[in-house]
Amino acid sequence: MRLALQGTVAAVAVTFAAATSAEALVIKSSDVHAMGYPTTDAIAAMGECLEEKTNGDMSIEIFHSMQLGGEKEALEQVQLGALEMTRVSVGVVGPIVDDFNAFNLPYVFRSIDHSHEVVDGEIGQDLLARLEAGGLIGLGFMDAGARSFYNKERPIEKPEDLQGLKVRVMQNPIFIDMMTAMGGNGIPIAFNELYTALQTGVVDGAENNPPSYLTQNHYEQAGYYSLTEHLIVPEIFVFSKNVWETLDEAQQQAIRECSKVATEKERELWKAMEDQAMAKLQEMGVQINEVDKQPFIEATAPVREKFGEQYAEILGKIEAVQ
Ligand code: GTR
Repeated sequence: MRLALQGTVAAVAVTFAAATSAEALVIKSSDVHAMGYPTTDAIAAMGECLEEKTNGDMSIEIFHSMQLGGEKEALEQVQLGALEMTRVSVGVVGPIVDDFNAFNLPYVFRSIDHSHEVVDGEIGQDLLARLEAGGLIGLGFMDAGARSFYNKERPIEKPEDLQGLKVRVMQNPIFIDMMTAMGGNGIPIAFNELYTALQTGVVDGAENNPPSYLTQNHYEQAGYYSLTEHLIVPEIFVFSKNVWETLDEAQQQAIRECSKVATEKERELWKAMEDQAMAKLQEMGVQINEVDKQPFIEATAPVREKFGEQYAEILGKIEAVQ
């Protein structure tokens, strides 16, 4: 059964009815990226897994390319139950379940491998479980590499180079603090509004991993890419708790099992995509510069200190993970 998504009470009611009836269940899932991106292709693999496991009784319909708007709205729809599932950045989950902000602090992970150990282990699993309090069922994490700055004006070599620049950040106040600490001006804007914001000069730049910078064509507007790698923020995919509770155990189990397929698939696709994106950016004439990270690590120490007490327990655990 295919439903128009209006976010109305009626749509919510129909979705619940669909979930409890004997009819096939089509899970609607949103993503800001287009098909062909690691996250969307991984959710497609999850859908195939579900179809196979349930003889076609369960499947996933992907609303990709920001068809449903930005990530904040998608999360709200999932909390309501108007949308079953979404894949977003952990960057926008902090405002829902505060502890996720430990992952949103600059230079909190030592490397991508360190972030894998953390999300795959007890800390990651514990955080996923805490999403229930926010009306969400955490299904799993995915990779998003490291985020670096891009802008229209100049290569960023040291924090002072960010001075006077308006830099778009994800919609979470913690990233404004991060920008302030580095000397820039953080402006929260939804991902689906960013290309226009760059084009019209509402912002001078933004920060993201190479695949997002490339596939969103932001390099056309902001051609300096400086490898500060200041954030390693994982992706996450979540299910609506309201809808989850209408599913039987076998359905829940199938979703859990196929979620693992999605995580594995994305990791496999991610690495290749990152390398390809860097090569393509170079080919397109983007000015890429390596950066001595130490001054950026030092400049952002006040942010880690400010939130250090609040997230002391989890930050201590993250640091202890080898
Ligand atoms: C990308 C991420 C998206 C979105 C975007 C952003 O790396 O895959 O989910 O969060 O960044 O900056 O908003």
